[in-house]
Amino acid sequence: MTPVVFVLNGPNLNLLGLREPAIYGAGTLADLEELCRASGSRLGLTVDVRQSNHEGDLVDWIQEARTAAQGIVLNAGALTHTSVAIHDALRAVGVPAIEVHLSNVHARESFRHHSYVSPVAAGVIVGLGPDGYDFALQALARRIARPDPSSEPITA
Ligand code: CA2
Repeated sequence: MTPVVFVLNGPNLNLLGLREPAIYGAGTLADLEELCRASGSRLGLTVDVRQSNHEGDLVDWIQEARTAAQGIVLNAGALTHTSVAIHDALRAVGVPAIEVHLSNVHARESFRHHSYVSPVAAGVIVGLGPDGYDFALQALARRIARPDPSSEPITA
């Protein structure tokens, strides 16, 4: 069966293309979703792309991934910098997650420099725009095809 990867986008990413093109580019969320689906079909992945402005939706979807997906690409938006709930959900499910940000958060305000997602992510990609999602899907496709035998789900 084709492996399933959830691509989860958090608050305000539905505004892509409508404002702040200098930071986030001119592409819309629909463009980004299409890029992810095209990348998934090239890589032999079923990509399920979702966006929500609500923290609880993201927590529910991360929990859903425990039984429904083999990987997660997560751009939690501003919740990256605030959400212990998303950190705990990622720890609990043990599904490899790649954290993605369109902008280089480290070149921006200091409040964007800390991430609650990074310590529980399999990898982090920042500042590469929509390409970052493609690279994250490539990384997950490789990892799913050749899982690291020493990697255990995090339970502590
Ligand atoms: O760079 C990223 O991908 C971010 O996750 C985007 C978040 C931001 O809070 C993070 O620090 C970095 C913001 C989501 C997009 O917000 C928009 C606001 C206005 C217009 C377009 C997008």
